[in-house]
This record gives sequence, C-alpha cells and structure tokens, in this order.
Amino acid sequence: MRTTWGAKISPGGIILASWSQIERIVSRSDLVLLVLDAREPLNTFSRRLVKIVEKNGKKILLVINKSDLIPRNIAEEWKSYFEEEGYPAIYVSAAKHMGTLKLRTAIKHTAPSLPTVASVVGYPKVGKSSVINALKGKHSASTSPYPGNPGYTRTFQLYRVDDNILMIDTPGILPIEGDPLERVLRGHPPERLDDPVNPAVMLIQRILRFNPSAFLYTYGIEAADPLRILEEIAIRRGWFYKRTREPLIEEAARAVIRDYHNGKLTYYIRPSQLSNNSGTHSNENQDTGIQ
Ligand SMILES: Nc1nc2c(ncn2[C@@H]2O[C@H](COP(=O)(O)OP(=O)(O)OP(=O)(O)O)[C@@H](O)[C@H]2O)c(=O)[nH]1
Ligand SMILES: [Mg+2]
Repeated sequence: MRTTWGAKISPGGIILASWSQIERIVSRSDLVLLVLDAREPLNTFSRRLVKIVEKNGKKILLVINKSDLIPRNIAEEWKSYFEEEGYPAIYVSAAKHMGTLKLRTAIKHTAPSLPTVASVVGYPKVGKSSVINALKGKHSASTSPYPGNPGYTRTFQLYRVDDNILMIDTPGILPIEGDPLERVLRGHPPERLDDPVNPAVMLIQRILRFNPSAFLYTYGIEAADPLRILEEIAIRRGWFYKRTREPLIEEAARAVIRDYHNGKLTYYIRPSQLSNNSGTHSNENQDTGIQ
C-alpha cells in the first residue's frame, strides 16, 4: 500500500520513508524545518538531511522541540551551539504551544523571500505533527489546501499558515539509521524490536548517566542496574512469563522505550558535555559534535 505522497506502508502500518522522498519534499520547499528532540539534539540532527538541503540550495531552520522537558538555560545553550555551527535554531514546545510566535518569526527571518513554502522534517516521534499543528493553530487564516500554486499536486498539498507562510502538509519522516541505542533515540517503535531488552538497557544506561534519579522520579524505582529496573517494572505491573513466573522484562523494555518517546523519561545533556563520549558511538553527528 502507498500513501498519497508515495511512501510505502508495510502490512504492520509503519511508514517506510526513503531519502528520495525526503529529497522531493526538500526540492519543493524554500525552507526546511528540521525538528530535534531537546533531550537529544545531536542524535536527532541529521547531517545527511543538511547536505540534501544545501545541495538543493534551500534554507534550514532547526526547531529544538520538547524544550519543556529540559531547563530553559540548557535550551539556550543548544540554540547558541547550533548557531555557532552556522545553523539558525530556535527552541519550542509544540505540545505546550510555547514558542509558536517565535517560530513564525524565525521562519520569516530565515526564508529567502516571502511568501515562503516551508516543510517539516525529522525522525519519528520528535514532534513533527505537533509542530505543524502548533503552526496551523487557531490563528491560521485557513487550513484548507491551497491550490493554484504550480507545485500543487494531490501528493504535496500546501496549507496556508498565514499571509507569508505556506506549509507542505506531509511531515518528512527521516529513515532511522544507527546503532541500537541511536535507533531508539531516533524513534524506532518498540513494538518492532525483536529484542527490545538490549536497546532498552542501553537507553537506561544513558538516561541514568545524565539523570540518576529519572527512574525514581518516573516509576518510583530506586535500583540503578538496568536489568533490575526492567524486572521491577515488570513485577509492579504484573508482567510475568506464564510458565516460569519470571518477570517479563521484554514487555518492561518496550514500556521504557515508549515512555522515552512519550516524554515521560527525561534528562538533558549540555553542549559542553559533548567531547567526553556520552555513550553512543556509531556514525555522523553524535557526541563529538557536528563535524
Ligand atoms: N513534552 C513534550 N512532548 C511532545 C512535544 N511535542 C510532541 N510531543 C510528544 O511526542 C510524541 C510524538 O509527537 P508527534 O507530534 O506525533 O511526533 P511526530 O514527529 O509527528 O511523530 P511521527 O509522525 O510518529 O513520526 C507525542 O507523544 C507528543 O505528545 C513537546 O513539545 N513536549
Ligand atoms: Mg507525525
């Protein structure tokens, strides 16, 4: 099955986005909003996307979303970090409708000319749809499709946000790549992991590293050993293997990953903590900064 914009939907319902679809979205935009998760700004940043944007001669604006989950001064630090790297950036909380006005102003400042066509791109679960909804908001002149534009097709509908901003309504979902931890941080659905325990253990280690009381705060669990934490969660929720009555840690592992994606498990990293290897180790952006 295919969506209206050509992405394949597997029988399980997940959208298999591809880089060529991202290219098409970028080529139809003047400005690309790359949505990042404020807890993991670098692991949700994509050098590959930036290269595509630059190759197409388009502008990029980094939207550090979920900034309600981190202290404001840390959000400021990340904004400055990215700006020093040469990328305009702002922080928002799309879910709490914080920074929406700032976002519109930033779009207008970053756009090459007005009116402008902007698209929203990012890994799964970073809040792309929430950003689009926050932008459409109650102040939008109209949320109906905007035909009469040469680029208008059924697959790339434009929505008018205000007099100067048109949005491509399809969020560009970046293909998930990286090691098991990076894949989870980039929104890989826990239901789709054959082995959720290993990535959950890596995630728990990372969370504990930056917020030692995260599991006490979220689940009331004091243990500091990842497997012990998973067992505790399973026991408390009554998840046991039927035959052995052992705690069903696979289910607990999925719950932890889900709670990270839903924003229930929080921590923050400062840009200044980058160089001392913060726990991920495969490709491009990660913890040594943007190269
Ligand atoms: N705390 C917090 N949670 C947010 C924010 N924005 C989105 N979320 C939550 O993050 C989850 C994903 O949000 P979506 O807007 O659906 O993210 P998306 O990028 O469109 O996700 P996909 O379409 O599945 O790729 C939801 O549980 C949202 O409630 C935010 O600003 N703060
Ligand atoms: Mg979405």
